Amino acid sequence: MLRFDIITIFPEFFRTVFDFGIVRRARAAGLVEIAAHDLRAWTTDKHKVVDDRPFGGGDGMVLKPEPLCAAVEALTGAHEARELAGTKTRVVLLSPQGRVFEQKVAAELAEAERIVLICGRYEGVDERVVETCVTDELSIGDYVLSGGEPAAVVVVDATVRLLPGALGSETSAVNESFNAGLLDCPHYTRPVEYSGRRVPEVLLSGHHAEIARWRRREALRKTARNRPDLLQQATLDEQERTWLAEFDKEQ
Ligand code: 9D3
Repeated sequence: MLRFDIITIFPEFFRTVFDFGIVRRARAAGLVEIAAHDLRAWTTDKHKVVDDRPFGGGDGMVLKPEPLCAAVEALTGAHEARELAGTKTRVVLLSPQGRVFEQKVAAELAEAERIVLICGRYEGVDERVVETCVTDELSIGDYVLSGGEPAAVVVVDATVRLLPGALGSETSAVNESFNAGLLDCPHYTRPVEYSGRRVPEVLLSGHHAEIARWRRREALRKTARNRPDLLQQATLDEQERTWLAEFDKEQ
């Protein structure tokens, strides 16, 4: 059982987002538990203040360290990240300054028993939080969000689907990484003709080897067009390199 605790100033943001699809099923099956906590619960002043102005000046506000670290301590039993070394507890700060969250990181997180997700807001989080109570600082990519909450949803979703038993028998995490390093091929369903466009004949032919070959070629075409960066890492055979050269000529 993996447990996520999300620390946020907007706990309502998470009220229904985990009630659908694979995440809902994984929760129902007891594979994962997900709770969102209001950061203001760990303030000690009358006005429940969680932020303050940045030292050195500048726009915006910064999340204060005391409520955040008190929340982490309450949820993990540890005050300092170094106490968590060698345990299956991770304390993740979602921030634009983090290392990029990708499938490999999701696989690492899926090995944990407890994950605390801290959602940043405003201009950022006091750096002493990062230094003392955070084990991992993660970003979900190079674009500007209004806060860490959407990123927390992404991290939970990508991690939960890797838990053993989370995917039905029709899909598997092994299946998903089979095409390792390339984008998926195009998919078609009925009708055979839509808007004057027919489904590629090979897919109707029943020739499984031909179909597999077509899918590999079209996955390669998609990747070359939309994610040429992925081709640097991919190991391609002679046929696949020939196809790539042909795509260039066809453009
Ligand atoms: C002007 C400098 N900005 C930092 C790049 C300010 C700023 C932008 C956005 C400060 C905080 C935020 C809120 N974003 C997140 O908390 C966040 C985020 C993101 O914006 N992009 C990708 N991943 C993430 S994870 C958390």
